[in-house]
Amino acid sequence: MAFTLPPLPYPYDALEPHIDEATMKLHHGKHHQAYVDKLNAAIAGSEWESKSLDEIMLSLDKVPDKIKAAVRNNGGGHYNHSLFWQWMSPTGGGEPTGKVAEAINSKFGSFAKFKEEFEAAGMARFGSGWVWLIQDGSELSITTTPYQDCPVSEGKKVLLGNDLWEHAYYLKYQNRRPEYLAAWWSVVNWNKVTELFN
Ligand code: MN3
Repeated sequence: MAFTLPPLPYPYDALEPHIDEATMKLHHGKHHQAYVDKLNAAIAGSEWESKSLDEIMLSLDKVPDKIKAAVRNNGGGHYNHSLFWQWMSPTGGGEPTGKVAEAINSKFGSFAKFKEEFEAAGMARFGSGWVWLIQDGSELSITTTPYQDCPVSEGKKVLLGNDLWEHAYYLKYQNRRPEYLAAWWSVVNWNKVTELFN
């Protein structure tokens, strides 16, 4: 079964003005579609064709060398973006509540401190990659990865991630990554984070 592009769970202009329609069209319709297509091309005719995306992400070290880089980059791209669309919502923003709020406050001191550390980590990642909030047992932490790598491949659970590639923000924010990182909180879907947290 070939992988397919999941539909965006809201219209392309739904995250305006924070994330613009043109960026969303290219990001979902072109960039994510390309990861799906290149992943399918890489695994075509191999035993990896019958595996789930989760299985692939957890066994990248077992992928044969000749397709390893393509599977890692494009499998990761498909995995990360499939979650990324769900981590944003036109009704997002605000602050987490309940168990997620408690875990954030207990680890980072406050929601404001958490946002500050998450944005700083996002700024410190040079070039393309992702910044993550991960859950390791009962402990939360912030980490970043290069390219399309994802902490799930190291057995970590991701609760939230933001895309640091320029394609995620360049049309609206140009080189101003800090503005994008700050604006992104206005669309974060804390319901999805709560669903992933346990
Ligand atoms: Mn992207």
